[in-house]
Amino acid sequence: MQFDHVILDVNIATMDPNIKSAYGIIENAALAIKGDEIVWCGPMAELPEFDHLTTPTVSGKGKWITPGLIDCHTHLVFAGSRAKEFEARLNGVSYQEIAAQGGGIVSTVKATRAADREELFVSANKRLQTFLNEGVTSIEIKSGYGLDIDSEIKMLEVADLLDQHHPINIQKTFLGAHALPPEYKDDSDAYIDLVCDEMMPRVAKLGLADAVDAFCEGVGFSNAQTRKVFEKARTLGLPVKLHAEQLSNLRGAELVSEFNGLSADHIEYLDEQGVQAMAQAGTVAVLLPGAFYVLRETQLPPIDLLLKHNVPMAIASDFNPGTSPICSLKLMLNMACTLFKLTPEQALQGVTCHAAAALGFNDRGIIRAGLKADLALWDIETPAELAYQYGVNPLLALWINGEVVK
Ligand code: DI6
Ligand code: FE
Repeated sequence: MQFDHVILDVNIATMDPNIKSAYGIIENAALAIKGDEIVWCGPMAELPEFDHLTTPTVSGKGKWITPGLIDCHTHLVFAGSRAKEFEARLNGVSYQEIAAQGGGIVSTVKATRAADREELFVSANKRLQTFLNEGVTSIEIKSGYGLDIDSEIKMLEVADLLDQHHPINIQKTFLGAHALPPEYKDDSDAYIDLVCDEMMPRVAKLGLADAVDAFCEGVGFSNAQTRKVFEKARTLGLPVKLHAEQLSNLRGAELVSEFNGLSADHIEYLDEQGVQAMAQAGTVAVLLPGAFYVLRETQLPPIDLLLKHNVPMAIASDFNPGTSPICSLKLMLNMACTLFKLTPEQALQGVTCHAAAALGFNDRGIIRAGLKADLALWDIETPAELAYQYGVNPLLALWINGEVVK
């Protein structure tokens, strides 16, 4: 057979649900790539004949391969820092006082509006490289710190440029309904009209969004306002997802499920009725342990109910300057286990196969012939090590679209 690359002598955590062992493990395995696809994967002993002289071959030396990691929820493009706000809060200034002084999300909006494309590109590119260095091959990036037409488009254009210039695959999400911009202070309905009547059609026409998100919360937008956003997204043919039930229960999970949404994210305050709606719609639960940790949240997402109703659970970084300034998906694996009591296998599913589902992909997140060759080779003895240890980077090599990028 003709291959472009062959990887020999590895253990593969395929994460393939059709393989009944834990992690879908194939030990003493090999894997062959052609173009950007995995074309063969299985036990070494069954590897088809190929031309050893002309085919580049690497030995995994008995180490482990997993699918490239997928971060399905980030706010990676922004300007400014909120370190002073972090410090002020720890010195006893309340969140409300900080907001009254122009801090919080609004301070990031101000800095992002003032930044040019190049500045946003350079800072986001560095963050992307940090994710890549820990095995991330696909990532979602939201707008939502522009909150006016030009600035929202600027953020999405930067995400698009990053997609063209950085090896990581990027999915872009329009999050115009993230927070109320200062100029609409007492008229959130008028702002939602702007989002629906002007921003979203422009963004859709420019092809700058793969999906639409909103923040359905007391400090964000109401259930009825979110419905308006989703109705508009539907007419534009864009899939939806939602920041739901993070600080209270506004029945966001049912709403996003009603629109056959990709995912409901955060969901600390989700109840069984919401879980059932998600199960019926096939909406993925996205858990964000970084925000839970930074906010010192005590309400745990209903993991047992999600398991009971077979709702797939993805794990993401929610990387943002306010509530999750943690540029590491790998640390989220550890936090999903220690804070949310997921098993290391469930956590790894959360950043591979289930994260792929949360982005609407069926071509990645699993190692199987016919799927994309996005692969991470790790210097570990067992897959649980990925969630167990933090601070030592075990990534040995990374492939994106069949190309070695590290
Ligand atoms: N939920 C969050 O945790 C972030 N956005 C959201 O909708 C917070 C973003 C920020 O504080 O900048
Ligand atoms: Fe978020």
